[in-house]
Amino acid sequence: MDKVQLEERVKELNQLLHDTGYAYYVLDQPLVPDAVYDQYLKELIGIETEFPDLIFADSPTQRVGGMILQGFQKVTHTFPMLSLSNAFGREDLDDFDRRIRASIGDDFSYVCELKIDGLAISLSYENGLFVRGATRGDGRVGEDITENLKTIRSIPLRLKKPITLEVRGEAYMPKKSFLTLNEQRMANEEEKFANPRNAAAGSLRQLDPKIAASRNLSIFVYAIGGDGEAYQLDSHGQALDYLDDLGFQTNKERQTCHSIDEVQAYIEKWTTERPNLPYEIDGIVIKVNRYLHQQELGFTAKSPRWATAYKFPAEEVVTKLLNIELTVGRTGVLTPTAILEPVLVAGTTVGRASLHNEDLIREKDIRIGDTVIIRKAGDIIPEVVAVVIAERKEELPAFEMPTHCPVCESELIRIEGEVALRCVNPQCPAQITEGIIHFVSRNAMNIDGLGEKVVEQLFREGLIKDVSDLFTLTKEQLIQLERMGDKSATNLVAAIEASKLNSMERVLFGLGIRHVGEKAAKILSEEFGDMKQLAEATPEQLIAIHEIGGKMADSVVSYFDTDEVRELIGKLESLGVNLTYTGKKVDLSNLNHVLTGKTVVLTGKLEQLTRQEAKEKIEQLGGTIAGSVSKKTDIVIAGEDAGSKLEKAKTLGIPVWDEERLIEELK
Ligand code: 0OX
Repeated sequence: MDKVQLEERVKELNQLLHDTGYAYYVLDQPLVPDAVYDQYLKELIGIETEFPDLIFADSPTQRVGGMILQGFQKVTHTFPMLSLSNAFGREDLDDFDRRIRASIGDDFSYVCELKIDGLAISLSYENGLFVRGATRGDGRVGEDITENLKTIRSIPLRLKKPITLEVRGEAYMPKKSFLTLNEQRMANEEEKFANPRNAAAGSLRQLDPKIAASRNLSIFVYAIGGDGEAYQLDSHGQALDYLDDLGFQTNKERQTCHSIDEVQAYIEKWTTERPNLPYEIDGIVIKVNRYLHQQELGFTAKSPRWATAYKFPAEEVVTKLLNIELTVGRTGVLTPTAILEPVLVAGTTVGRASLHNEDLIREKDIRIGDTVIIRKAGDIIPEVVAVVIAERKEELPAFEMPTHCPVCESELIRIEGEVALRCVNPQCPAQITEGIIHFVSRNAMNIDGLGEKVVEQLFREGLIKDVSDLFTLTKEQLIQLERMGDKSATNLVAAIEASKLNSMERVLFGLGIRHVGEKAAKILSEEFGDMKQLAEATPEQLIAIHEIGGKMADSVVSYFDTDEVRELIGKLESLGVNLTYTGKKVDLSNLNHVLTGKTVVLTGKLEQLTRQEAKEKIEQLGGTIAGSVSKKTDIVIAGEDAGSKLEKAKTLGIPVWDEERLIEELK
């Protein structure tokens, strides 16, 4: 192909990818199998790699997240991004309706929409091309997050008409993605996001667009910025249809209502249906439909008079605490869970809630038989807020932790200095199954299709006794399990087989050695290169490694010092599981940065970088992140509200940087 033909092909591939992507992400009606999409993309990447001048701004390859940014530019919105007034019940709705009728009479209609619980975004297009995206900020000035927004597949990079316009919408994280993300964060010992809104906001505030790209965000657009009449539209309803035609994703649950009773019915319908939606909503937005009417009504200082947001009531309910169940985790720690008289919260029936730990039970004086207040934190995960003491009609005994493991009945131990009670029987079935669940989890061996239920069944049926048995499973054995079809069994066997090629750090992390988290597993794997070498390591060798402390060294040595573990490692090896490190080590010899070789402590809240980002960047430069400040610390990076670590750094005379300085040094 000559250059002209290549350019033609690139344009054709762009179009094919736009069309198939739009069908998949916006219409939810795939046009072609994933493999075909991947084939187009591969061809396009091939040409673009060879001829970078053929990369167009709206190429789908621009969605993967390119350069890491240093910060976000401020953007002044052409039209201010207003907020909405709130209505909390029928009375407020009636007031809203009355004021509107007093101003424009009775001949009008409303459009009701779901109020998506995400963050407000503005998207600017010039001649049909996406040129800028910004957060709401204070309504007047927001931040330019174009690169992150480009990674959202439901945001068109090119419109179906070459027009110039600004649209407003809500970026959000679907519930399912939120739950998966938090699971992943928990396994990584990272702080969980409280709700999908925070997760979406956190993802879009990342300076590395690759992080946003990995977060599966989406958007619903709900308005044209500024004057919709400029586009020959005369109502909000028409504007939404027009946005659909341009290739945007709008929310299809909208409805025109002709009275406040109809609005009320819409609210009631979605109060019930809310839990079945794949995304979070926190209310209903009610807008006067015609632009002419909107103009007559005008604005207050903060919000339009022609719209309001009905907010769902705070989801706290009262129920009875029937029991406190104790589950035994992978490390033998007992975790209490509240067993509740089933109750409807935010539309779903809740029968269990987290009690976190024994201290919390004591602090809140929670007793079996109490009446308790339940809340869904982030509207998804239920927790016990408090006890209604006035309802405690009779004296109830304070809750006591058991003395023996509820699963294997061996005596529980409280390790000095720890609050948790532990079952220390290595043969405890609960610990073994939890250990296997950890081994196959995403950040360890990452075996797709091997969920908790399957592991529990396999263990119960005697098909697996330890992690090595996973690698002997056959399709015939798997098919016998409940709800396991031919295809799932085939896929699972393939996934197990593929996991054998994982680099050593995944296996090591998966083994669940105490104090050896993902990061330590990586360091140890880099350092020893092979599980057998690590198994032979002495405490001295281990402590000599930067970042490996005495507690971890002891834990590693005593773990490998048993016949069972040696046997297990031998079995894994003979079953073909890779036990060597195949990843890449940061080569310190090529690095010459102020952070290279430095031990850095991060404390307080960072504004521009997330902790994870800061950590990764420092590590890429050969720095090490430590959890606490000591004489070994070289630099403390203090964000907002930094507390005792900052104090300690000052006392020890350790250099303290603020976030600005860190960003400056990372440039
Ligand atoms: C939402 C949402 C937010 C446009 C005029 C004033 C507010 N969160 O789903 N805002 C608006 O409307 C803007 N509509 C929505 N659906």
